[in-house]
Amino acid sequence: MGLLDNKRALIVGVANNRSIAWGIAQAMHREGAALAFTYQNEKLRSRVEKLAAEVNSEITVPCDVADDRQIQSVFEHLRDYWDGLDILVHSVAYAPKGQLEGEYLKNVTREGFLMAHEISSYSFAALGDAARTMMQGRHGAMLTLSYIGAVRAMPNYNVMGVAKASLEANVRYMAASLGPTGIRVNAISAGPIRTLAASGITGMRDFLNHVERVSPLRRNVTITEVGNVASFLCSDHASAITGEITYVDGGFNAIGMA
Ligand code: NAD
Ligand code: IMJ
Repeated sequence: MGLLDNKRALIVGVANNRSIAWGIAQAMHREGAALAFTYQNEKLRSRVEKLAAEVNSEITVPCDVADDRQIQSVFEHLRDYWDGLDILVHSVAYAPKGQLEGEYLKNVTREGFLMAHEISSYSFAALGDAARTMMQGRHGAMLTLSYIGAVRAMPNYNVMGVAKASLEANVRYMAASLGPTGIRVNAISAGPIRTLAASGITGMRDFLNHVERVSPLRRNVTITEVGNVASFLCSDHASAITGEITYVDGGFNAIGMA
């Protein structure tokens, strides 16, 4: 008996086998869910298809979340395979590279600010709205990924932190919108993990070393550990949890001074 037997999940945000979305997909597969995936563009298509096959999924659909038509067509596609959807995982973030370094106020631009918010926060609401019809009446759950930079000013995270604050507020407003239809909406705030989105970031090694030195568990977290919590939050065991941000960070957020 798996936590997610008979559930169907759409996973948005797999780029490669280090992606947090991939850790979530593996955990959800292990817990008995049937999976479908989107990929951002043609460059990522074959990689996502191969990974999908590893978890017995042959449903892969293109979706650049900047494009409303692509968001709509994901669910038109999905309806060819499934008559309903139980779980939506949103594991997407983007800001132009130059925004993620140096002093916030010196580097933030109108364009960078709008892009970060559109791709990293608005897209969750857009996908949530497009998914809601298929998720109606079946105890559905939506999940997104945040970072502590939403609530503390972290070096270099800059406008992404502002966008994550928006994403976390989005979780609460979406939970209020969709709660009456039985759909829950939550986020996991994960500790730093070496993924594509964390590569080439100034000072990433220092962030990882710092967590290892000062977090209560004295180590970093893995995509498997994030996946396990994601599976719980999207399972019926979490039926009374909605609008919540759950930290999966080895306790880093809980301490003031090590
Ligand atoms: P990743 O690079 O593997 O995943 C990011 C995904 O976003 C990729 O699959 C990429 O294709 C997708 N994406 C970007 N722009 C898109 C667009 N326009 N349309 C569709 N997809 C788009 O990196 P990750 O670390 O797994 O990131 C996943 C989520 O986890 C992000 O929201 C990130 O902010 C969050 N997060 C990451 C960390 C970390 O340290 N890696 C920590 C906390 C939270
Ligand atoms: C990203 C930037 C600065 C500091 C950072 C990060 N720390 C962590 C991240 C400390 C953990 C990774 N993270 C939590 C993210 O949300 C990353 C988002 C991201 C990454 C890139 C890199 C490539 C690019 N644009 C990006 N947009 C968003 O061009």
